[in-house]
Amino acid sequence: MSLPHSRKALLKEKHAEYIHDYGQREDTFAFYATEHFRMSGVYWGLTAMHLLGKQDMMDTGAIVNWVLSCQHPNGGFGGSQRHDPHLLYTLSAVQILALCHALSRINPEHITEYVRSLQQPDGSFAGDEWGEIDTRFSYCALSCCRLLGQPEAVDVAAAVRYVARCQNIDGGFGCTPGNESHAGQVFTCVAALAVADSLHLLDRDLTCWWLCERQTDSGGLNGRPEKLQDVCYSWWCLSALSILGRLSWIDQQALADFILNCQDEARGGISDRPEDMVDVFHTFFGIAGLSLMQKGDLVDIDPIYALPKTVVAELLCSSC
Ligand code: GRG
Ligand code: ZN
Repeated sequence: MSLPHSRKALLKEKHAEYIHDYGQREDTFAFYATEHFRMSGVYWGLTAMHLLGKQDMMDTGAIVNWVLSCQHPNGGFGGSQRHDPHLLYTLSAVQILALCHALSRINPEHITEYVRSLQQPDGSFAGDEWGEIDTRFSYCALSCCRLLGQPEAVDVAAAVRYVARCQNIDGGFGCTPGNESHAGQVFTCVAALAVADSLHLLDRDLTCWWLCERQTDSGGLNGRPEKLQDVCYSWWCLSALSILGRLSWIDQQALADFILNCQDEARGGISDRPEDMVDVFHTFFGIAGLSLMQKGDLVDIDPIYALPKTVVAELLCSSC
């Protein structure tokens, strides 16, 4: 009889070094190639460091000053200095400032005015002035306003009606009404409905059935039927299952083993699949997935706001 393969440990020190060093290196191709979405990259790295309990390794003062330097006169934030404002990076900026306890450095109304300017008559949100519509932006808008203590700055009822129209007959959600179900979109729609206290509008069992069907024989989750498993779906699927109270519908140990097998044991960091190259995005979402499953002795992450639970509790209590 063969022995079960030895279970890998989460290499917390190595991942913290990897994230810290990544932020220090300004002489790499990756640094320039990721310039347009750096705001989100900083959010992924900093949140991962908080979950690891290693936030003290980060230069918070420099991060806050850089975030503030990316704000535009209309209130929105760009992905980097000299980049146009967008809802994606505005939410990341607010999340970083929340993590750094620096929300007092900005004017919340200025930001929510920008968010409100992007809402459309049907309740949906454009990502920026160029008009792409996607339920990702509905989530960004609702989460941003709530974290800033201004939940009613947008038309929440219309936003909720639009998101509810994006649920498909298979239980999943798409980026616009009638679009294919995708796990990333399921997160944004379930979390948006949760922010707006409107989860009664979805078919909970059907959505969770679609989500738990995402687990493959490898233990890892995919983003839609017939696609490859990928560590980041440990967040996109699992957060939605967690919000809906159905984490037990997947094999959590098999998923944890899949994530742990994606670690670079020499240099730190986590990749999308075993043996691939690591990056900060998958390192964050792998750690976040483990945190949701209470594995790896990590700080707890909030499945709706994708921030440490302690940070969310402080913010939502002080604004309620
Ligand atoms: C605060 C966590 C957080 C998010 C902010 C940006 C955003 C809101 C949500 C993104 C949701 C989303 C659509 C995630 C999916 C990302 C992804 C892995 C896309 C890959 O799609 P394909 O088609 O991959 O290339 P598959 O796996 O389907 O082959
Ligand atoms: Zn991925």
